[in-house]
Amino acid sequence: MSGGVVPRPRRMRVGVPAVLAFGSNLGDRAATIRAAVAELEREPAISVEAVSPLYETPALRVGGIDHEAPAYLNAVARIHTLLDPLGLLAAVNRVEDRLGRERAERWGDRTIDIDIVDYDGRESSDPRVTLPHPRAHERAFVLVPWLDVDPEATLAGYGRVAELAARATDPVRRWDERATS
Ligand code: PH2
Ligand code: MG
Ligand code: MG
Repeated sequence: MSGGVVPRPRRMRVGVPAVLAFGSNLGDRAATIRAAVAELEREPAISVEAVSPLYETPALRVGGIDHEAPAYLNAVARIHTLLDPLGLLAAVNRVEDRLGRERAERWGDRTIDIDIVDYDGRESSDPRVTLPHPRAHERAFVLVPWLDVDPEATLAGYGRVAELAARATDPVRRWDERATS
């Protein structure tokens, strides 16, 4: 997954397009994100179309970037789904639970976080699933991998992802699993 965008085997592209973001800063981060993608591919109502490379990013905490906290790996996937937003949320929450996600501190360390970034360009203030993701527009760790899987992407209410990514200031760098450091 670190070598470039991984196109997935073509399945019937049914339903609506959506964008998911993955983050992990505990345990075997890359293995956990790969397992999350594999679990989503097994969901009958979800087809995973492209997965970005992995990026290593310092933890963003409520108080700002924390270089002392374990760093994250982040990635983004482009999917199609037959589920509505709440159904998709339930599906990603099930995958998080199966991969050992605990819900303690807000923006605390986690084995896996899967967020719905975009659902068919929809805007919704439903507190159960706010669309688009309320902080995606300012997070390079979401915007940069999103561009890898969709260079022409737009974020509902904000415009071109390429322009948002150019303005975002949090540091992201491609993660190379073959590197030893
Ligand atoms: N997710 C958070 C909080 N902070 N920091 C990085 N670098 N990557 C994340 O995915 C992330 C975060 C809450 O979901
Ligand atoms: Mg999140
Ligand atoms: Mg989340």
